Amino acid sequence: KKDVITIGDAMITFDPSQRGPMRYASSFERKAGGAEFNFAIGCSRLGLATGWISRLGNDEFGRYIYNFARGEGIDVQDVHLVDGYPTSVNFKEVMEDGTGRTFYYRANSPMSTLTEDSITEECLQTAKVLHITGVFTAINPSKHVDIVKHAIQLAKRHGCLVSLDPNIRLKLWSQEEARAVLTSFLPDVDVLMTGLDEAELLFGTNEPDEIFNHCKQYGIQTLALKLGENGAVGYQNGRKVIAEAVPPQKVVDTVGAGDGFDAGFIYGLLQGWQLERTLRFANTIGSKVVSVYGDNEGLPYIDEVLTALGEKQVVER
Ligand code: KDG
Repeated sequence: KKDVITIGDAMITFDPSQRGPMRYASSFERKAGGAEFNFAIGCSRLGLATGWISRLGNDEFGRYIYNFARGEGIDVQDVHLVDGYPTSVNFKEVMEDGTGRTFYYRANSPMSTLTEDSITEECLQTAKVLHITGVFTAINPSKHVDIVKHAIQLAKRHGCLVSLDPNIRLKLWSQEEARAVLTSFLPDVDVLMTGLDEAELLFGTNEPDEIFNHCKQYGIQTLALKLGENGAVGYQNGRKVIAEAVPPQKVVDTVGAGDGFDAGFIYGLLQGWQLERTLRFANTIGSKVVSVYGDNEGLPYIDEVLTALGEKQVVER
């Protein structure tokens, strides 16, 4: 039985040892990243039974990521290492303030070998939430749109909630294509978790109430707007809640914060918490992710979040 299941690429992420323009970065640390992969790690660390559907290259990098996922307790039954497609790679540029850029080497991602048949009834029939992001679709829209729609159909058949994070990567597809494809998913989405700029791209407005009005037209009942250092706004069961950010000790690397927020938000939903608590919990995770270098190293375990929320005591020695 699974609480959540997600579909997506993972990459070897090379984090520079020095900050500043990447053209001067001469040494890198080998790590791993990928939006859906980070989400899966985040969920698993919180204690959710988490499944991940993916394809990796049948190579050393693929083996590393596979073992990493297993070590995190993620169900890798639907992760396969495939021949002929090298594991995807990305290099990060990280500036002094923790912001930066990503350079992808993933045009021929092993995810391209996934087919509709790879998403079986069995994958979804016991899951409570199917989490989709725009990254998987953007890698190969002509094939992946149908795969996502097929997965969503199976999810609906089994009463599994569908959550979507647009995670729009304009290095992978155009604004027009992203808008057309992602809005075509919306009628089947139950939970939308998005940044304001992405919402603006989808709906033509960055005003929270107007965004939620658009969501309601698609039948989306639950919305989380991620505002980064300004916290988050949530809508659920006819209520709107504004949640302040949880300030991190220091912003070291902002990549992955949104994925951590998503994991926390879904966790709160599955616990049946009030929206206030769910947003505060999710914001706490985002804040922990930005204070650690790497895309997923900062994702906290449940006890660490409860400690940060003042609900559990830390014993240091
Ligand atoms: O959301 C974080 C991810 O974006 C990062 O880990 C890797 O750029 C990446 C991607 O497209 O998945």
